Amino acid sequence: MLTIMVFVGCRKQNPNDPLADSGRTQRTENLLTNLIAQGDSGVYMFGHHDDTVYGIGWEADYNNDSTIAEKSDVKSVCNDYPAVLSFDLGHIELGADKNLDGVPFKRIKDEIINHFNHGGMITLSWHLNNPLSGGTAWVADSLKNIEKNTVTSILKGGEKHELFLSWLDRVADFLNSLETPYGVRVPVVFRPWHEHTGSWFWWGQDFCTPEQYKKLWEMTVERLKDKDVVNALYAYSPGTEPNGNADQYLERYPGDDIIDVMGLDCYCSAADADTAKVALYTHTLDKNLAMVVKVAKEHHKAAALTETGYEGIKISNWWTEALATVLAKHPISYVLVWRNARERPQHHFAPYPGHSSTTNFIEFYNLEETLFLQDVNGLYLNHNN
Ligand code: BMA
Repeated sequence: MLTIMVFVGCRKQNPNDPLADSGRTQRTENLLTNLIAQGDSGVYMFGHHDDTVYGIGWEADYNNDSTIAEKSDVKSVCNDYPAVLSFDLGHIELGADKNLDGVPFKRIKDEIINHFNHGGMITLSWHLNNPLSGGTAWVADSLKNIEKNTVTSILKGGEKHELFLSWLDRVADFLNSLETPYGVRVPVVFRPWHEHTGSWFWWGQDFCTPEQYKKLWEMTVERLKDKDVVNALYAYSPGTEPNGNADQYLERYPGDDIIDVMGLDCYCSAADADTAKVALYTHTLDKNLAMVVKVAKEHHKAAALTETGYEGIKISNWWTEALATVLAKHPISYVLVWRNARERPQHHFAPYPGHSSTTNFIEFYNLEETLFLQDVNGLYLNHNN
């Protein structure tokens, strides 16, 4: 008798962490289902990048595990943590111990597992270096010719293809290391290749064709799957360049089989308390989010404001009057504001004790539609069972 043995992946089934038919863990699929449902319900989670590792005037002691989630600028203001924590994987590709903003990957991993254990959601961005020039993710004028060839160089047949696969393998190793003591892989929303409709990153609009950009995504997701990553949802997050136009938004969309979350990165660019610029922001956000929410619905995906913020938050009622007013019109699953840089204090997007927007942020916190850590529960449960 001929016995044919088929091995699907190499991960052993774990009764604490069953796999769904998709090959991802059931918890990961539940997270996606619940993100989609959350959008429909008119509530949204609040998120903050690097929230628990540093803030204005402080930095966690990375050598001391008892300081995990000990401090958070958001918590210091409203006595609750963000429901969503975001971290960046930049420099993991180099095999570095710390990410591009100086936070050890070991600490990022511990913060992620801790946040998951408290019921919160995690999203990861990746400001990775340029594999061809050796420069950063950001395009340097002097390197513009090299930037143009970078995506081609890492696709199949390119001179940096093998190198780039080894970079993806380091990402896979990190995602696979996000496991609780019970062997449960922590579901994350992975958001590489963001803001590609602009041309400030080497994977941006001017530096590759739509086909190449889509291939970049295909290669990324295929490799991570091949490396047994079963806990990642994938977010697509263009900037505001499509200007509310769905065709433009979808021009480089890698496909429904690859993407789970359809996002938008949209910033308020006012350098000071400029009400006209804030009005321009709300107008741009409104127009783009209306389109993103519609497209996400048509594609049966979750919608999210994957990055936003007003650097310095110079208008004290910005949270309720600008941000929440627009979000009330467009059902999304979560909104994420960028980091409070301890090394560059003016570069902050969430309030901290003493900031002029704290009172308004507490009003924002108290809105029925905003969800913080104490409000989220069951993100990983299948509510139909
Ligand atoms: C940018 C800035 C940079 C940072 C990068 C990755 O928006 O905050 O200082 O290095 O994000 O976190």
